[in-house]
Amino acid sequence: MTSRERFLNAFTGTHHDRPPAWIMRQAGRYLPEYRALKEKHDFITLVKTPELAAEVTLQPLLRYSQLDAAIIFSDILIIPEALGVPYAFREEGGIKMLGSIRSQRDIDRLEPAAVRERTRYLPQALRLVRASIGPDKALLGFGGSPWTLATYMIEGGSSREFLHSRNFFLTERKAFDSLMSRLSEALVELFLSQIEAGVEAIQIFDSWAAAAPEGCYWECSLKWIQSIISQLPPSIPIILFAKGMTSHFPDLLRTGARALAADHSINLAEWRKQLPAEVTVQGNLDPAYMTRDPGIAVQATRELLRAMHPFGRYIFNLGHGITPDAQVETVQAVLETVANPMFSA
Ligand code: 1CP
Repeated sequence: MTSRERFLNAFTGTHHDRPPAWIMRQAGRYLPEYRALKEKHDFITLVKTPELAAEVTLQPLLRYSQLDAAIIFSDILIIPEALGVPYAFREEGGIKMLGSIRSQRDIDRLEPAAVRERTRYLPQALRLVRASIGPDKALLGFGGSPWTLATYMIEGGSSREFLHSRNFFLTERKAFDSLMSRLSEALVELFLSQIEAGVEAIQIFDSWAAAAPEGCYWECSLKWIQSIISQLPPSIPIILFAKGMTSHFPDLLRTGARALAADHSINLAEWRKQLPAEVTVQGNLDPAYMTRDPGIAVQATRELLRAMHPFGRYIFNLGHGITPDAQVETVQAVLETVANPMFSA
């Protein structure tokens, strides 16, 4: 069985010996070959140069043959940038947006119609990756949710409290809705361009889902995701990652997502039992395991695989992106554990 087949089987429920595996921020600061490229080019240049983005995407696949899927190297913040609000990195860490959105006038200046043209480098990078990996590995596209992207635009960068975003939703609903509608339009264009470039699936990151005001998660975020998914071909599975909001699974499923990804805060098998059988589940090894010696990480991976084995429709993944202090040997040992079905039986 090829990796691509193993990955697609996780959506059809065909029984498999072991789950497919991929990890987020696999191209991250923990890989020496990524750090070497970063010495020569800044992050945004890597993202916007198709040859470089393709090279970074391929780095983890070359190192870890056990990976079944590659996620394209890019960032969720290319959408605000393409709409007219660029981003940069803060010295002290986190993201700074060069501009912020606080009024209808700011929103009226955003240009969703220009997004396809301004993000052409992304499908170009996807095509280069596909040409290189061939048909046997799976390739994932992605984007941020409108709500998660809106928080960066409203706050003017990374945030802890998301006060302006919540305030904007609660008190300026008309302007908020108009911002979300433009972001949704832009994301449909981005996802269609990824699908045309041949991705097997798309992951939507609602990383700041838990910042939505109490009782408002559907109105704030999920209904826009539902609208986006309804405009995409149903043949391409959508994986929804709603960090901190796994208990809202009935609403998460109402969006039309075929797979739900879990962060590392929950017991995945217990959650799985509450979900309809036809839903695919992805997750959720704590990335913290990757920062230490392999022993404990391998043990935790075995336990997760054993717990998830009876259900099928499972994709092995971390509960969030891999961190810069991850150990390459530990990642290797974890992926070998997933790839060896002897361990999961
Ligand atoms: O070299 C570096 O230091 C850059 C680190 C880095 C990387 C490797 C950033 C900055 N983005 C990325 C790539 C990236 N980002 C991918 C590519 C896939 C891969 O390489 O595996 C993906 C899927 C993302 C998604 C992303 N970007 C999210 C959603 C996922 C999540 O982390 O919850 C978010 C919130 C971002 C914004 C962003 N970009 C980079 C950082 C450090 C952040 C988070 C900033 C914050 O805390 O607000």
